[in-house]
Amino acid sequence: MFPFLVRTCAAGCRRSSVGRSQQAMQRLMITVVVALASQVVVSRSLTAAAVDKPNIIFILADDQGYGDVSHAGGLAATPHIDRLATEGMRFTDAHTTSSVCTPTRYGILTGRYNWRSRLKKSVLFGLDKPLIPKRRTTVARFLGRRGYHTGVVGKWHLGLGWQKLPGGEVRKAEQGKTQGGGWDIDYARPVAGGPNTLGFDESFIIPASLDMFPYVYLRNDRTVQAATVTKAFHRPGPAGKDFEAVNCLRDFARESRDFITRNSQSDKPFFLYLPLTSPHTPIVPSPAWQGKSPLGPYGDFVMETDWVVGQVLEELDKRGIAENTLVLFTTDNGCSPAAKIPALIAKGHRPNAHWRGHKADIFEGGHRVPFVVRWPGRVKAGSQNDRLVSTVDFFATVADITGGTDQITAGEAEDSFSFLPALRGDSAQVRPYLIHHSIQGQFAIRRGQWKLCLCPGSGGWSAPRPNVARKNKSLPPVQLFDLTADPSETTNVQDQHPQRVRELVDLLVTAIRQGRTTPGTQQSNEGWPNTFAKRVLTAYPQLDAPR
Ligand SMILES: [Ca+2]
Repeated sequence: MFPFLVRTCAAGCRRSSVGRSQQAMQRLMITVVVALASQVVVSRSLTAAAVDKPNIIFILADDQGYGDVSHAGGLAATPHIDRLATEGMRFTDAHTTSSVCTPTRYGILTGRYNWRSRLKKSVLFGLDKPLIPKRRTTVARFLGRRGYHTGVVGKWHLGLGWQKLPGGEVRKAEQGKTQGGGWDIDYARPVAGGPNTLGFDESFIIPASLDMFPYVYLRNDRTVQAATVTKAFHRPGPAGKDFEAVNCLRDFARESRDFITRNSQSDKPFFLYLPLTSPHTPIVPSPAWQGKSPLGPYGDFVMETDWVVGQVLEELDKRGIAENTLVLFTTDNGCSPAAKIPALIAKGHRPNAHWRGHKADIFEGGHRVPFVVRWPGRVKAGSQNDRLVSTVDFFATVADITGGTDQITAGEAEDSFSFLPALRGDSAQVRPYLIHHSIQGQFAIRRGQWKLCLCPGSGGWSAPRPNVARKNKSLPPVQLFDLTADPSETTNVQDQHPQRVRELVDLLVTAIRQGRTTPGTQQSNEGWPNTFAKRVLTAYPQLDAPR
């Protein structure tokens, strides 16, 4: 008679603390029962169901660091992201699952750690095969099941499944040089594994990073304008004649506003995933933004990124739906050295705040990111939360919000924990521990104040780089940091805590073996992550692939 009550209870038992939601549902049950008993139409339960399905907008900046928002001390003004923090909750211990683009996006959309996929390190390029198999449930498909209309606007970077020209044909540029790959693609045919096959009702995207060819837009898995000329926004390759990197943010802002406008009057709630292309390279602020920050082009680009957030918020206000829309802003990894970090620091701006390292690293600068959630009336305005959360938790959280995490089946969202209780102000832990991953496929595991890096160096691009660290026998194979006493990861204390190190290693092994870190039946990975350095495997052979 009341299926939603069962869902919510089971949800609470499985992945989130029940607390207030259960109390609220008990109150609701009493209300409904009273209403039925008095022959009153049960409109209250319908109303309650409606407010549990807010519109959801997930905005993901690209390579914007923890310190690249002005509410964290950044010197490039970000008034719109700051507004989200002022009107919502700011998380200070939020992490991406990887310190680079593709794997983090995989984790957001699937609720599963990226290293369980076939991609064990690095990122995809614009011509690569789809990383997410069609059978896997994305958060978009899940929300579709919950009655949502879903869309993506922005940078995809998860592979598309391009179709080749028949007969092995390879075309030449219509004018100028023919450079890069992708001249053998039939741009007239839809891609086979894009967002529309993975549960998005509509899409307007570029294939990968803004410096990876082919440089084209796709709408609903079809190329908008075929790549017929060579352009270079770093890597020369095929591009649409009219495609210009500098216009991307403008175009994504327009498409987002249009999506919101079209869906604002619908009976269905909507989900908009908005992964932006900036402030990643090419650092190309449009003319209106050039010179606006005190930091040069990078700061200007951060400001223009914030402008897109403002465009979204303005449209929500204009359509009168801000009150029933959850807006989450975060970024896909830390600030990149391409931003010229030392020059920014010399100007008094620390793009990754006081965290060590940057994009690509296993250190905090690689994956600790800005993370703000606004949900008027539900999330306390101006609040701050220091619980450990991750972008991979988005899936279970929206499942929890829209009716219960028990709607997640065994082979879905294997590593996603709901942070809905945290949004409600509950101080309990969201997740027992968290696993980090670097561009080179190096791991770290974090529990409480302790963080164990399963590599002797950065695992990425800062010193000591993996190839140097591997050979430097004075560096222990693993690094243990106490993030409370030493947030900037300056002192490796692994030799003082051998038992703790062993426990964390064993916890990681279990997490890999189980194919999931949430409660439930064991799942399989798409191969063992064979990315541990030989020195690490010698010290901890349990990390080696089972034979
Ligand atoms: Ca990125």
